[in-house]
Amino acid sequence: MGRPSALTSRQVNLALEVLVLAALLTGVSSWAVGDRWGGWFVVGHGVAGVALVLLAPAKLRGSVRTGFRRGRSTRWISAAFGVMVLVTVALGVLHATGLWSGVGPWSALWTHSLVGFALVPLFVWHLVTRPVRHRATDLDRRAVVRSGLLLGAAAGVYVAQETTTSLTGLAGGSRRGTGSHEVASGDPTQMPTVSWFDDRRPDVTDADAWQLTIAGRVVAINELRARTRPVPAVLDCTGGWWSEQSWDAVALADLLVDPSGHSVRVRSATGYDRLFGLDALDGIYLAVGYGGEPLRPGHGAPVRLVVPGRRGPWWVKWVTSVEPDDRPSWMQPPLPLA
Ligand SMILES: Nc1nc2c(c(=O)[nH]1)N[C@H]1C(S)=C(S)[C@@H](COP(=O)(O)O)O[C@H]1N2
Ligand SMILES: [Mo]
Repeated sequence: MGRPSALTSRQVNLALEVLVLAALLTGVSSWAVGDRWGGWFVVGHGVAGVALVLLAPAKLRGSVRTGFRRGRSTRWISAAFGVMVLVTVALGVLHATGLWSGVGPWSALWTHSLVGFALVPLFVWHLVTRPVRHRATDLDRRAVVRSGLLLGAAAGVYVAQETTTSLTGLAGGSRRGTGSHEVASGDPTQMPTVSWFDDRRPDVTDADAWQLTIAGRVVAINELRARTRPVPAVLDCTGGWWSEQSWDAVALADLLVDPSGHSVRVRSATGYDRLFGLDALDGIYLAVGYGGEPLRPGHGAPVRLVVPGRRGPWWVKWVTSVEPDDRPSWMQPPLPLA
């Protein structure tokens, strides 16, 4: 096996920069892309994380020491950056193996994401103040071979970690390809409720008085209730858990016949909204219950979206309107920000 440390310190720095960037991009993408491709981003994310750890000793030996000897006053920021990268990877491993799932709202994955996002400004600062001057020789054949060996070694460690996790029966063994752990399938009473930090559950005292409009028509919750059928689907939160329920739901395609425009906007009472392409309507549902009982308030009562194959943020809760929209569905942030 090739020694990653055989890379020059400039090559190590370059590799670290590429790996941090790759880890950030694969991490965020794994949320945005949903079930179909999510697994590949999760694998890439894991391999990037392991490769960062494999390069850490070389980094410590090399530029950190010289940087510290030079005694730059900002060296503590650099050190903090390095520590945060390692903490982020460690939290990722704890989540992936299920060795630690977190305390209360601070799930291992959520904490991992928070530290990960927090290090972005430090990463940019590092790129700006410690630019790695690229040279043609940085990408010579030996460097390419050694980078390949490094990635191969990282992939090996990743596979070994995943295999050990399932063989030893750790909680991480029940993860889906998206990296999420199973929670309370078939038991909605135990299913977590998750909302963005700036979204508050609306007070719903009377479901029959709920104002829902679909393409300009007021639709009563009772009318929906009469048309539902059971739809088994997995809610997979970006916070790192999934839960399968049998949703009592109606397909949007049955409620919106020949919608105009380029997309459909589904809006919550809280203002939270998502756009969906017209071709997706067949596989998107409005649910009023699960397992034959009405939704609980935290789960979006009286009516929420069920979007099999897409991650939690698409599953708009407390829906008040479903309206054709002129914007194409890609004209929105990949994750809701409001
Ligand atoms: N209106 C609204 N809908 C929302 C959210 C939100 O913050 N506001 N969070 C989404 C996210 S990120 C997830 S994972 C699911 C969680 O659904 P649950 O609370 O029923 O588990 O709701 C989605 N729908
Ligand atoms: Mo979520």
